[in-house]
Amino acid sequence: MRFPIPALLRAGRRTNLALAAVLALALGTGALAFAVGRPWVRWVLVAHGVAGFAIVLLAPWKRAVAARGLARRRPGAWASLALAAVLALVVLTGLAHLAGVPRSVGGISPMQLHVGAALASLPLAAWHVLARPVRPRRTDLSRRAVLRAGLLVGGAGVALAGAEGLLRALALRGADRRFTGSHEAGSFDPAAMPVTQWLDDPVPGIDPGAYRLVVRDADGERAIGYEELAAFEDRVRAVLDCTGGWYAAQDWEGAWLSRLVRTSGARSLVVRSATGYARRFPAGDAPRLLLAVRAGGRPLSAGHGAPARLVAPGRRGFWWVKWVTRVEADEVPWWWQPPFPLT
Ligand code: HEM
Ligand code: HEM
Ligand SMILES: Nc1nc2c(c(=O)[nH]1)N[C@H]1C(S)=C(S)[C@@H](COP(=O)(O)O)O[C@H]1N2
Ligand SMILES: [Mo]
Repeated sequence: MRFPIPALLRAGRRTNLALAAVLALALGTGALAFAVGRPWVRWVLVAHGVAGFAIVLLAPWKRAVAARGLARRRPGAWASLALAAVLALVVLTGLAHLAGVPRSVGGISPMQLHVGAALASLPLAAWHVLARPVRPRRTDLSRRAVLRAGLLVGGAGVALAGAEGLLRALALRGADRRFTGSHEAGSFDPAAMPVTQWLDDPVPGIDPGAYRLVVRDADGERAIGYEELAAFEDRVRAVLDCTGGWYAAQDWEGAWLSRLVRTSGARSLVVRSATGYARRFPAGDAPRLLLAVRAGGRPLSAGHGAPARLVAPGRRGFWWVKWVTRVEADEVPWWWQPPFPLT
């Protein structure tokens, strides 16, 4: 027996097309939010949340499409089911991050799991779309289709707003996230702030007595010892916002890079760690990049980058190079580097 489902709501190729659109939107906005530390990412994350909830709202329709597909017993159906499982994990960890509970699963934050699962979904999603192609048609832009898309986006927006309202009503930790979605952890108390590495850097123990900062610019190369560096008293209050999903404000103290390195004629500045980890900045940023030796009035701990670490206000945590041993001004443009560190 067939139920008389209104054509407006029937599952089919447009379900798949809608999924393709919101999936691409979720991945694109997620990656952008990960890279950027400026207040406008708030709106990127609203779009991200809408895309995420739209995927959830489409699930009942997709279930009907998938049931038909599974009945055809085509090879590779297991990969489609794996995609469903991985995306379920992506959504669950996104919601766990939103709520701020749990804080970690086996030492890994929900946000790290979220991004890891999203990366794992990429090859599966690419394969799925190539192996089960859907051709858009001109009529896919019909008035009815636009109305349906509007219902989907509106519904997802309501769901997102509902989730945010629930966080507030239950006074969950997630209620006061930063515009990046990060949760507060250890502000004005460096010892309580998490120690995080991007991928696999070990914490080196560097003896301040043996420490040398090597600076290279148009004037040549010179070494600065710890005592000389520690004598600077430039200060900035800045928020370290890790893509792992936490942030902390601290009062940092040290030397503006513009006082240590001459950038005239240079296009960019490479800040390098004893571990080999490095980021490249526009040369013009030098007056706003602090090479910090103290946080909260005390020398940095080994975990937080002793003897000296970069403070890059307005940039996500992965720019805040720890255990800095070299600063070099050169001709390479700042964007000539991978968008995210590779080690
Ligand atoms: C298929 C891909 C993805 C789906 C379905 C998805 C889904 C979600 C959902 C449902 C949420 C919670 C709602 C919200 O906070 O707005 C969320 C949050 C978040 N996701 Fe994703 N996500 C995906 C990929 C990514 C990727 C690739 C990244 C980063 C590289 C990312 C970063 C984030 C961030 C930073 C938040 C927190 C936003 C906030 O707290 O307001 N997501 N995601
Ligand atoms: C949320 C993401 C998605 C999940 C979890 C998912 C999952 C599935 C599953 C489990 C099946 C049945 C098994 C199979 O045929 O391999 C299926 C079938 C199919 N999917 Fe997806 N899919 C997703 C997104 C998409 C997208 C974006 C497209 C196209 C743009 C698409 C197109 C198709 C097609 C054409 C079929 C075959 C339907 C049939 O034979 O009647 N899917 N999908
Ligand atoms: N050398 C080096 N510096 C690094 C990293 C790293 O892995 N290696 N991780 C970065 C990341 S991702 C963040 S969030 C901050 C964390 O600083 P914290 O450990 O002092 O909290 O350091 C940054 N600096
Ligand atoms: Mo980070």
